[in-house]
Amino acid sequence: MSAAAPPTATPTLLGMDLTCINTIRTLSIDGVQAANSGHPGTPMALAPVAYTLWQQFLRFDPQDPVWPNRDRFVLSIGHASMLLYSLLHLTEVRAVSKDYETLGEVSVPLDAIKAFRQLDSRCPGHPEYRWTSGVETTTGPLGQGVSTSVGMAIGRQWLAAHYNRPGFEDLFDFNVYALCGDGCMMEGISSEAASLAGHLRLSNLCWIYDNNHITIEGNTSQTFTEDVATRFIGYGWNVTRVGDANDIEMLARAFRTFQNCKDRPTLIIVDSHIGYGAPHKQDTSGAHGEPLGEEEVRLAKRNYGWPEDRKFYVPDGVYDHFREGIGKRGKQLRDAWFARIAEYRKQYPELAEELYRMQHRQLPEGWDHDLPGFPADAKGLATRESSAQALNAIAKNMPWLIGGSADLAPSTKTRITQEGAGDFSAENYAGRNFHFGIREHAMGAILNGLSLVKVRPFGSGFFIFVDYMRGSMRLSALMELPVIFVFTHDSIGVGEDGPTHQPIEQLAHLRSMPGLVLIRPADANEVVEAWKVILQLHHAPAVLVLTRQAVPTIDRTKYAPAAGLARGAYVLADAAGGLPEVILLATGSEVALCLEAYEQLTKEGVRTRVVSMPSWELFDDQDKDYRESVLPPQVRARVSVEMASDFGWSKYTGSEGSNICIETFGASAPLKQLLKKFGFSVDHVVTAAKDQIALHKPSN
Ligand SMILES: Cc1ncc(C[n+]2csc(CCOP(=O)(O)OP(=O)(O)O)c2C)c(N)n1
Ligand SMILES: [Mg+2]
Repeated sequence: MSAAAPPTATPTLLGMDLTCINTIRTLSIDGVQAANSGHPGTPMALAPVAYTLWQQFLRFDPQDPVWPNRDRFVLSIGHASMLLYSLLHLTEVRAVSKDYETLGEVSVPLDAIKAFRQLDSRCPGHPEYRWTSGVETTTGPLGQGVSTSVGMAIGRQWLAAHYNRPGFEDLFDFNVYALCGDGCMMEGISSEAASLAGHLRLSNLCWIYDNNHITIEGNTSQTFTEDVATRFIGYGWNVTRVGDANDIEMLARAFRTFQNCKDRPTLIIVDSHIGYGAPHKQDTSGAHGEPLGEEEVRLAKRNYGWPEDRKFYVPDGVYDHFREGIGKRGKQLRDAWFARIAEYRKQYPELAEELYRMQHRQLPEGWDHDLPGFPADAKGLATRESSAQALNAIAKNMPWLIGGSADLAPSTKTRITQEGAGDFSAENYAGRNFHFGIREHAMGAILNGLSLVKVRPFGSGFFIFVDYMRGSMRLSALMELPVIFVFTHDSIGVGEDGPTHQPIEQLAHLRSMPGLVLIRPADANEVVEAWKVILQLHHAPAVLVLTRQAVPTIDRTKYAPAAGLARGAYVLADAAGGLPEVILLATGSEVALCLEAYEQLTKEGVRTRVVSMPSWELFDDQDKDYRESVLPPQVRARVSVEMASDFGWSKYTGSEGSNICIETFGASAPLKQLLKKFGFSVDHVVTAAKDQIALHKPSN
């Protein structure tokens, strides 16, 4: 459209529909203008799309936004957050406490919109799960939302397969809608996720693609000319188009097409005009990431037939209109569902109890009854092997512990092997073993989606490929989701595979991520303790870092019990009576090496302590007394041993401590040669310990 040309009026938009749509538009415009920051153009364009979906189709009760069988709406274009905030406000969505109790107050009062992007506002720059009730997932990093929506859709299929019963076929039948843009379509993660969604024939999944041809740098003709429709048809999706985002009849038809499609996910491609109604900014990237400016706001409002100088204006009848539409429909559906679940509880008390616990992120009774214990064994076993035993022992007692791998389950040993566990597929949505294919990044987002529907998901892969999924994992941490990430092949222990497969900086990466708990257990019994800790983390993701190679099972009659793992670090072996001269700190497979060095040093009369330190995060959470009992400040002679970057270790070893580590990308060779090359030998640790003692000896 040329500058200053008025937008074409769309005949189907009349009366309250148009008023509500323009209220969404103008609230979004005013929010961004007041903040002097944000993205007005896309809410202006997509208001009719979101309005049609919410008002006519979405099975969502604003008074109970956590009702388990609600349809999910994901705003994958997180930069258009004002669109969602306007909807949450106008539909009067209630706030929910951290314990999933619905509170009386509204989630997004008008004052929160007025304080868009200001400190502590319920309307932060991008939508944040667990901060603003009604936000189903945190979005902003493009591609994540749509990929997470695939996890939600998978989760619903799994829930339906497990809990729907004769007479209760509709217990779980919710749909998942995700609104995305050019950016989401360009990001690789969405291709991974869409490919899997098509393969799994997730007919409860609907993506709405805002085909506005605009991104930040300008027209998509610069960068994005692929045929999206053909691509999605290739993925096995049902693809339909709406030629005008203002045509609510065609939009409604497209949503019905989705609902009638029973064998594939649906993509609705909607042609829209970014900044719709703003005479100088419509169809330009100028409508994307900055406020319209006072004058343009006035002109846009004039185009909408809106009072030009009124801000945050909600005309009479708008709230009522939403109450009569989504409000009434949602409440009826929600109340009917809860009435049904009461019946269900009578007929299937055990299943109902499972659902209750799952939905409240609680564990089942006896979840840890079958966990194994391991006797001392010098040869030992790989921690991935002991982890397989622990995982299966828990899975037996926790039916909603489900997950899989990005094509590496035979290596990561994460298969649930019990009779009947089955494989999740388009033919069997009840399977507990998932196959994500070689799609790590999407796996991360899908795990988030699964966790958001409250099953307990785990995903696994080689530790090196954590780099491929950090974007999703960061959102797990930000959303405080108890996703379990199992990574094996955790070090140069992979030997011959060489530098491409040898994690070096990955531990440091993840340890620097707020909110995530990383555990690298030393032996089989620490693995069991790690699983115990992880299962009890209800609001934090966990990363379990495991070896490919065997590690000795430590003799717990001689050394301290593995239960110390729960505190992150503990004294495993100590000097008899009084303080040690030197402390050896290690994680994972290097703990056994430190124990050998300890034995030698002790034999030589050197007072030595070994600290097993499987989790920095858990240790840092302990009180000062405990931390200082493990690492007494007086003992400054300290050696850390870890087959990875030394980044961060000086926090525990001090600026003059010694860190036996790897400063390159590793090398391809049998492990024995690598251990020698990189100095992971008893002699080296012993020498480093003695050097430390000498360095810190008081000079007199
Ligand atoms: C992974 C990622 N990369 C970059 C950005 C920064 N960014 C925010 S919006 C945007 C352009 C998005 O274009 P599009 O999805 O077409 O949205 P529209 O401008 O049409 O609303 C970019 C690059 C981001 N949020 N996430
Ligand atoms: Mg765009």
